[in-house]
Amino acid sequence: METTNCALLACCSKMASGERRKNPTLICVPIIGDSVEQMLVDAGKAKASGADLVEIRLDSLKSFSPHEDLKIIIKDCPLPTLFTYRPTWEGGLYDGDEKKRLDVLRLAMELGADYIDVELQVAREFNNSICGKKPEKCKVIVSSHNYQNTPSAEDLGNLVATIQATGADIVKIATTALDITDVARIFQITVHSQVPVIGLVMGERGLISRIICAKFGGYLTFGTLESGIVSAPGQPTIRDLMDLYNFRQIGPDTKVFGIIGKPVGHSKSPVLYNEAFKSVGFNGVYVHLLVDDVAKFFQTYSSSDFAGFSCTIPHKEAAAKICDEVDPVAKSIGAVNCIVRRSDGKLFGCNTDYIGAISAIEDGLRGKGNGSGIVGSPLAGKLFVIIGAGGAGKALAYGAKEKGARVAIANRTYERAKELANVVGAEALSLTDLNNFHPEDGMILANTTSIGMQPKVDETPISKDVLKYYSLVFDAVYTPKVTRLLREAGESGAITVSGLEMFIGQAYEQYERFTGLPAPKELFRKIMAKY
Ligand code: NAP
Ligand code: DHK
Repeated sequence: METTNCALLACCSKMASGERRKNPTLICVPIIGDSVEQMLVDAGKAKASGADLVEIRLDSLKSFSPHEDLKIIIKDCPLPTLFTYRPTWEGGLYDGDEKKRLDVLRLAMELGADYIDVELQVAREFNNSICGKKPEKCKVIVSSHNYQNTPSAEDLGNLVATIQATGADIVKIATTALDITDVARIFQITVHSQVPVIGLVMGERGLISRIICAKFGGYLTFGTLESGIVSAPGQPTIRDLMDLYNFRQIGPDTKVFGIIGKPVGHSKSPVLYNEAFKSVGFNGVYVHLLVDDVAKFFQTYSSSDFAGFSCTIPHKEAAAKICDEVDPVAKSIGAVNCIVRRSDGKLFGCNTDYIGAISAIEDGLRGKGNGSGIVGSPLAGKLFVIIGAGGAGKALAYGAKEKGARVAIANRTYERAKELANVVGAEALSLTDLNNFHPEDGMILANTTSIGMQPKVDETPISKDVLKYYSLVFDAVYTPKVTRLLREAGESGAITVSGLEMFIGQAYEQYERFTGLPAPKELFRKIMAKY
């Protein structure tokens, strides 16, 4: 298949759905197979998944007859082919004779490969050897892999120039993210380069390089057929690129949003917001952001391109400190879970957790007749026991007090329980006190710790024996939807309210702040009903 102007064609081509692609960045599925037959089966799956091309990792083959196998692959592959024969000294599996390896790449080129990947270390020798013999259609990608770190912007710039000087058609630089801010330097060389650049950052902290590269003019990104079956650390699946991140709709003016946390991979926010953005044609993409240092993140991603953020464990309190302005309620709580960048570039922080949680709990109480006839909040006068004194704990303590409840706070770090109790006017308990704390029946319990969150789903913050003293139990954890705490609370006769209710509720205001549009509440419920 002619791929010389593939990117151009892609940019103008209409997709099956009829939508016009907003970027020319190609999606390449890495094909790692024991046999040629398996590779061709997977290449068929890649085509069915909407990939633009496949990378044939010849070094993964268990047996390989170059002349015969390359002819078969090139003849039968349903997509344009990029051939890579990665040596062990550059992170691959090939540990044979170097001349033979380069002969295979030259043969693949002669037989009709669309792209050849050759390592910087041997690129000049290789390019000199094919001078005058390279078919017009074939592009040579000269690649450099750094499995330790991501160099400085200056060193990356020099590396681009060095690779370009070898005669590369396309520059490929793959580095390793020690911090999410490393990716900004790869975006910088990608957007400023005069030659096509594949700039990717390996590892979970490098994920946005594989998605937002479409915004910054990256030539290609890798998407795998199956989660975890990767040719380099951190590659998303092609399904996620296409369906979760709406990759084809990302363009230079797409605004970036995301969930800041550590860990953050469990978050369902990207599912929620990306589907909602797509439903109204909002030009935004929402990604997972594994952040170690909140201040450093915002100092690095300071442009208006990075427009809005949700914030989760353990950064809500730090987030409140780095915002230029904080909503008074969030200031009282001392935790921010939503940050938007205003038109003047300033960061505004607010807290939507408390409304999301308190509304869900009130609905739970009203739904069971516990206060359905009461004017005002069914929480008024009730003893509201909160486990946790972090961002979510503060939000609920503030919200419960505001609704007229009496509050008790139990926390692993007692001093934090005491500190929060003093601020809102509550009783402080240690976690161990909790199992002996039942001054009355009909109490309300809210877990705002991460206890019971995937993958530690067998954990619970409180003994089941005590749950009979509670009329309603809420768990902020929503992965899984029914935690051990909620299961045991239901078995003990309590009303249970899932963190998913809070999650949906806290997202309403965030969506409206991100987009300026009314929250699609029914769509939110429909999206989250699958979880
Ligand atoms: P955070 O600010 O980091 O607070 C974490 C709280 O959990 C702290 O009180 C901490 O106690 C406690 N904790 C953590 N690990 C613990 C352990 N192993 N044993 C006992 N206590 C432990 O986090 P956050 O933002 O409040 O979020 C807390 C949880 O609520 C997370 O799982 C988050 O996903 C969930 N959440 C869900 C929603 C939703 O929309 N459903 C909204 C907000 C939060 P120390 O003070 O002793 O460290
Ligand atoms: C969970 C929370 O802690 C909320 O406060 C965030 C986040 C969303 C999540 O996506 O899991 O707003």
